[in-house]
Amino acid sequence: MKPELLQNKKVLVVGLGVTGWSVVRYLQANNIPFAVADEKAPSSDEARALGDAVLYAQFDKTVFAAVDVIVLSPGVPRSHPALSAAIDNGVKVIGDIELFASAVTKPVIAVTGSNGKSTVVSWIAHILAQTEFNAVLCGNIGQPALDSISDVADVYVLELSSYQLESTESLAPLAASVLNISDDHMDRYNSLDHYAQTKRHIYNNCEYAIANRDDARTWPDSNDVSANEVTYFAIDTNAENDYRCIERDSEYLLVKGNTELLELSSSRLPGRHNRANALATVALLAPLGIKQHVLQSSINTFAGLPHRTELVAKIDHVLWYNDSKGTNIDACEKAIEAMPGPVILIAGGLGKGADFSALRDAVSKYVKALVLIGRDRQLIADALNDLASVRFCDSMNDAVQAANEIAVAGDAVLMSPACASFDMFDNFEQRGIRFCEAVQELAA
Ligand code: UMA
Repeated sequence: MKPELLQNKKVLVVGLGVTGWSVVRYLQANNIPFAVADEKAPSSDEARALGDAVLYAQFDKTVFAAVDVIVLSPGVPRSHPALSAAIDNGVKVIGDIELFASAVTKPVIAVTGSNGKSTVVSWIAHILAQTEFNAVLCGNIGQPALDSISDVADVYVLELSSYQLESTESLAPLAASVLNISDDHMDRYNSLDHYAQTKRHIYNNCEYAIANRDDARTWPDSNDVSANEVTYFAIDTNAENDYRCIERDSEYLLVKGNTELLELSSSRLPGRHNRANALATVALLAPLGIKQHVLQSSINTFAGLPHRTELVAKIDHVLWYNDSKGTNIDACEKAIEAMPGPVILIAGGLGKGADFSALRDAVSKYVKALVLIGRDRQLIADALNDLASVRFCDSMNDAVQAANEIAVAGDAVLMSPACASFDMFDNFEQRGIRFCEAVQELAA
């Protein structure tokens, strides 16, 4: 939808968070009148920034049904009764990415998936920073896409959530990928298939679809792709002409079919999941034709993102990893499997009703000791205490001290809680920072 198509239309911006404000700035810059609805009261500065726009403090069916176009924030479900009423009344409901799609004139590399999407878009941006391409990283990673639309860019690297994809129709990426699908956001979708189908909207109108051969829910089908070409990456499956990873001399080689592409060092971003991320990164970059030597010189210098299997210290031949973003069982399991030596696992927090016995296989194979914190530590112990020794601790500092007492040369101490952090910390970032501080004290 071109901004001019919003002209002479009644436009309502729903949600005034990070996305909503980027939409407001965009509409103001394009002289498009609008109203706003948010259930949270704005600050006086925010009210001033809205100018003469009408602000509705409630999601009112009558108000919503009386406009022509709603620009919806991703965190507001389309199933909200006021939205349903509007949709039934013929109101067009779009998101910020639809406006971005209508305005963008440069190629877009678009990435979604349950895990790894921030890592992949950041890895792509890191590599492009070593090339002649001026890349702009935006979207669900925290920098709203519309705020980047007037940046000087040769290519946009766009992280997309399923929420954003629900309200996006005409984005036409040069390359697009659904990296993987696992249980997430099930409060918003009827089923895992429904969630996956929403994510696969990313393939609509794309030129090159990049799918995960090992995860059938990421595969484009005739309903959701008009891609010229579908390419696969794979860790488990050995299929012809896919992007794959071969182990050689304790390091890894990225190949496409029988062609050797790059050497990948796994020391900074360990684990199979990061090798899959590397393959997706290289496959998504292929349409830009980046020179081989530039790819090779930059792929291994990406340090990864904080709080994701992040190597933070090596003390007396013990490696210390911060995986505070490991807030669910799937992420914790992948992090355990990625460790280079026997694991002392610091875990616990708010378990969100998860069944911790799902960790039994990984714990029995790789974990020698569990150091448990947080509200649901007893639940974790009950599920796993026959497989590894258990210590309970009351703070992150105590947990790090306890892990240090247990660890011997060659071990890896991994803080990957498999839980939310809110019982002890403001968020997962604060939990990770506390862990790093406690580890640094050991090193001092
Ligand atoms: N609001 C209401 N009523 C509601 C729900 C929300 O009034 O029923 C209002 C809130 O008062 C608030 C605003 O809506 O003012 C919040 O909007 P939002 O939840 O859409 O969040 P934003 O601040 O716009 O941030 C969003 C993404 N958040 C979500 O999708 C939940 C951010 O992703 C993203 O970085 C940002 O847009 C820019 O693109 C975060 C996220 O957690 C990182 N994403 C989820 C994920 O990755 O799993 C999807």
